[in-house]
Amino acid sequence: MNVLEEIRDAVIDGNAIKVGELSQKAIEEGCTASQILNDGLIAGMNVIGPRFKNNEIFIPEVLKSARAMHTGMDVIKPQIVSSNIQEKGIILIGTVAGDLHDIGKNMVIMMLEGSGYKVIDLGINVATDKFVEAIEQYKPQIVGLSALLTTTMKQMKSTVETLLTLESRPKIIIGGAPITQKFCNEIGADAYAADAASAAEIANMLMESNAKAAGA
Ligand code: B1M
Repeated sequence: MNVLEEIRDAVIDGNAIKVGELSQKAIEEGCTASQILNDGLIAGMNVIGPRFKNNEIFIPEVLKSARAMHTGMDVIKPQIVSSNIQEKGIILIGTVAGDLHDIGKNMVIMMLEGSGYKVIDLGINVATDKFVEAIEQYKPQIVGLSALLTTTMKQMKSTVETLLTLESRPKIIIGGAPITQKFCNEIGADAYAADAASAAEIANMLMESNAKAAGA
């Protein structure tokens, strides 16, 4: 079994100490942060998801695995961030009101920071008003909304509707397991990102289109 498979299994077991040690070992063995993220940490959570769904495991086990995954993310974060130092812009991000899931959002943040953005994390259960206030305060070029529940997609729609009315509004990226491009088109957000890596690519594209519009 290679070190990435060991990380995957330690995430599944919810063993945070082991995940931290193995992530460090993987770096020393020359694995890239994205290999550790995708083939170790996410691979582990991808096993946990269906087990939770099938009632084979319950919330405490899921939380243990989530904590283990966070420990691994903390280890690889400096590697990701140091690979891209120049700040490209400000991105505000949060999980919409009523929704407490943040593992995917935190991965998106890591990829955005790794791509050179300053990210302001508003956390979970973020009400529309809080997004609006933070936009006024930080003046981000992009706002990212995450939702993991079909029930909070409705909240995402309502938050997007409000953000679209702001006078000088940032571009809006949405994502999360139940979110689709079709839903994005329906609610009028600027872009949908299926995963953390594409969120960073899409942020770059939106920044380029902003720059072109400003130069036009
Ligand atoms: Co909950 N949960 N959960 N949960 N949970 C799901 C989402 C669920 C699919 C499980 C299931 O039943 N099959 C289900 C939703 C069903 C639905 O709505 N259709 C569900 C449910 C029902 C619930 C509760 C209602 C359970 C209960 O209490 N009865 C409850 C709701 C609480 C609430 O939010 N109000 C609940 C609670 C929890 C925990 C607290 C136990 C825990 C969250 C811990 C935490 O986040 N700190 C939890 C977890 C861990 C899960 C599962 C197992 C894993 C989610 C996860 O972290 N995935 C999940 C089942 C599953 O997804 N298979 C489930 C790993 C993560 C890397 O993926 O978050 O999809 P994901 O993020 C991806 C992409 O979606 C994307 O990039 C990420 C990386 O590639 N992405 C973005 C995400 N945000 C983005 C934003 C972007 C761009 C891309 O731009 C801004």
